[in-house]
Amino acid sequence: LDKSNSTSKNKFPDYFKFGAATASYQVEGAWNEDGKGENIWDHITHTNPTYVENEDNGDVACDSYHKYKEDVAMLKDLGVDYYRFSLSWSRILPYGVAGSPVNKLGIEYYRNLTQELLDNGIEPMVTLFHWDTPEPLQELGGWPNPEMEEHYAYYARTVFEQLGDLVKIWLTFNEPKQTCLEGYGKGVKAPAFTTTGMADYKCTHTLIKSHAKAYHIYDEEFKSKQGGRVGMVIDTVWFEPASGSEKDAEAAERAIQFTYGWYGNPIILENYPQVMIDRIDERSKQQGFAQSRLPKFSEEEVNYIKGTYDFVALNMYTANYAEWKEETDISDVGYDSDLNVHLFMDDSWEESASSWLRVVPWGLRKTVNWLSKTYNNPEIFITENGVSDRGGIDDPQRINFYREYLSNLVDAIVEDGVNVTRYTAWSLMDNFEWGSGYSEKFGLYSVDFSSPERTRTKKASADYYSQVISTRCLVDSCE
Ligand code: GBH
Repeated sequence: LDKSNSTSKNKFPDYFKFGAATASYQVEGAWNEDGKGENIWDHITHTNPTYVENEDNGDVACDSYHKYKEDVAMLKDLGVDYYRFSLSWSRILPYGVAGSPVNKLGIEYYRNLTQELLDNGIEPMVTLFHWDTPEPLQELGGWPNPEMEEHYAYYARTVFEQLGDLVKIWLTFNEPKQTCLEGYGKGVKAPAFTTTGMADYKCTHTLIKSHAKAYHIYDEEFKSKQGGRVGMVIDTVWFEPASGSEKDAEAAERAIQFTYGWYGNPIILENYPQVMIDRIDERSKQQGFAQSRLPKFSEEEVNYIKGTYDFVALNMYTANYAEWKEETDISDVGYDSDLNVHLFMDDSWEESASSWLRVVPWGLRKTVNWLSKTYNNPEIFITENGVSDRGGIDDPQRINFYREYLSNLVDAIVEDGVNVTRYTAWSLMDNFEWGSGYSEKFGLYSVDFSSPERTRTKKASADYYSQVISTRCLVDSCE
């Protein structure tokens, strides 16, 4: 990449691209239309409505299934280079399983959306899986079941076949830590199991193998014809050592190894982070398990998985302080006690509408520097970054958020030489924010969820983001 013209402060290099993101369950609605099958979010919101704040669900959401042309018009108006959206597995394969029939109308919807983007000069960036597992697969055990690898491979091949002529950037999984740790470990995402320290590790093991398989399928069967690239979206908060002590530095590094490294190391380097292997092996032994609760990759699997990325992708929103802590209660079986780091936020950091998200712009610069150093200077995409509020189209807090995070990003690129080539705002529009329902708004556009039209209205932050995109600049003038 030519960086010769990227020296001006506050100016993004010419090759840099900007986008906006959404995900299928969060925006599409049409949960049972045109042959779509049930997924775990349909299931949990229908069978256990109080699982989500205000008993909200994604049955209609932003109604993007019907209003995708409006969405594309908004993207065009923003001036983004690309749109990151996800595919609903159940819309494409209603039964989910390997060998099951393809729903033509589901494919048609995604081809229409993609073609509409291309006709408007917007590149599609497509996530295969953003948390909406088909319910029939959950009833077979879901991600902790090793059989999922075969079902996911079939799904991935179907998608590459049906959409690969139009799509050149594929993201296999969005934030797998949420699927595994929150879905099977802590219960704060569907399917809401709470077997932490076991099911979350098994889930991850299968998911990483599924990713590697999809990567190889693309590489061997599609890449030469279609010329696209494949990666996985991994999220982390920035972990800042709580003090200058060596122990706190060790705690912070351990924490990021247990989050980004859990998924990043097997794919980008090799195998799980050594600190995870060592700690979980040792704790499992002391707890009387005959084998480690962290599954082992065979040597063959390690080699099959390593290198299965064409870029590194990061979702990043916030930061935590990490403080070293004495080993306590060995009897506790769980991810948190395997990690054993005291994590907390600074009261002085500006709050958002999400309890887990405070505004820490310098955390982004540090995170991309960590990725660059740890993974030998790969090409990095920021695939999500954004902030929540309680609504309204006058949103100075969001403008400030984008300005400060982007300013830190441009410093990472221009001053630190980190190879970040894309930035994606979460989200194009307000949408179904999982367990928080519609109460936390992340959009550049607001959506009126009380109107059947789901009317979209541009926020002030959308104007700001547009201006950054068109000028590639954070201040009024870049030299
Ligand atoms: C992303 O997750 C998701 O990819 C996206 O779908 C979502 O809409 C967006 O960010 C905004 O949240 O323990 O209940 O407090 C962001 C990552 C979300 C991970 C919050 C940790 C804690 C949930 N984080 N989560 S809880």
